[in-house]
Amino acid sequence: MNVVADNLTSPKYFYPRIDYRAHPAFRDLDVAPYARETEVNALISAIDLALEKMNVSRLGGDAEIDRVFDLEVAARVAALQDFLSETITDQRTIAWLNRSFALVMKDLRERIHVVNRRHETADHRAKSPLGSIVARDLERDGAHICKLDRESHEKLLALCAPFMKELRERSKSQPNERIVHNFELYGAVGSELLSFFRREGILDGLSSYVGSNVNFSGFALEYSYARQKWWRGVYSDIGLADSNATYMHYDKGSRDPKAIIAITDVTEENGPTSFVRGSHKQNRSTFLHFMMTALDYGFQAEESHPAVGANYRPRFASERYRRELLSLPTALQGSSHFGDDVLDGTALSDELLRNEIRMTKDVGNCIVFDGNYGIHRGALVRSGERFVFQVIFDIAPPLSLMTRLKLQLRWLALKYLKGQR
Ligand SMILES: O=C(O)CCC(=O)C(=O)O
Ligand SMILES: [Fe+2]
Repeated sequence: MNVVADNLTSPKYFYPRIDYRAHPAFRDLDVAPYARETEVNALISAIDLALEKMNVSRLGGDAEIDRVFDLEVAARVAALQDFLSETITDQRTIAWLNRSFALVMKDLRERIHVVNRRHETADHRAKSPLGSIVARDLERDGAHICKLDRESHEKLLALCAPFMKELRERSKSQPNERIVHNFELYGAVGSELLSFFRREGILDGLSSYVGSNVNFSGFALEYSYARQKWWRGVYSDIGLADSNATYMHYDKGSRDPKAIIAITDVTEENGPTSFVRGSHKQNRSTFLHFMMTALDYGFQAEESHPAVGANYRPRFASERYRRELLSLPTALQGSSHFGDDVLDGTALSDELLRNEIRMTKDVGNCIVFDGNYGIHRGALVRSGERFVFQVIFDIAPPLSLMTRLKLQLRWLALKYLKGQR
């Protein structure tokens, strides 16, 4: 290995780094390592450097951002893609990489647009005391936990009763699926949630955290129960038990903070949502962070070799695809949903588990978090069942003063009409 070049480029990696060549499901597979690691690491460092440069520069408008992105970032990503196409011979792997590069290019471009919006507003402070607490927790921990008040909780339970019944029923015929009901944003359930977010300073806190206007943009009710198999047994073929970090992951995207609200009691037994405190601030390669998700979504199982079992990660559950992973440059060996691959008793496992905040009912029942950059998990029910709302927020450009005034007036008028004043 060229030590000088390595030191010069000092690449950043995906966080967390997992040594797949040492993992029991991979270590005996005898796949020849990719030979041009140093060059690949240098190409990745160049992409990260270009991204960092774009992060701090203030660019005027979307067209300008796109132009600089094409010139500085897209060209370097394309250089890496070309280099891999020239140095990897397996055509299936190349096709997979090409799909993944198309995805990562889109995500990186979107991220740069989001980051640049932060520069459009000078003052990112929250506007209310509660909002400041939400923002402080998000900045410090990556997550904020609070409690749904009793009155809203009871209202929501009453409104959801028919859907809960329907989801329990549906689970019987779809044992391998996640069981979800999508709601209209503007119905009675959505209004109740929106009022709760407003009262708790959640939209205000999120806006301050992301540095842009944040909207409540969608939600669903999810039913989880003990017999579900989607998260179990990814390495059962080699007799390896599920890891203590099972299902720890990042969500896809760069601009969708999330909330999970439990409407039934959650204990250690029925799948508390959890968040690894501070993981959103871990130093990492931005390119690889997005590339891991792209590799997950760009992956396609062969028709002649479909997924084995019910586990949701066919790419890891099958020996055939484990070989494909090992044939990649080390920097690309990973997944946004990596928790199952963290071996128990390792320093990494201890670190993740030590920092994990688990939202059982004594801690709270609403968690707002940065799932794109922070590690989290939930819904792993060992006994009993759990109903939660999965809520997504959306980052919008800052509103003009005029639009803010109009919205405020409309909100007041609506309140007045409903006789809630
Ligand atoms: O259901 C939970 O508690 C978390 C689920 C989650 O993180 C996800 O679906 O992405
Ligand atoms: Fe998630």
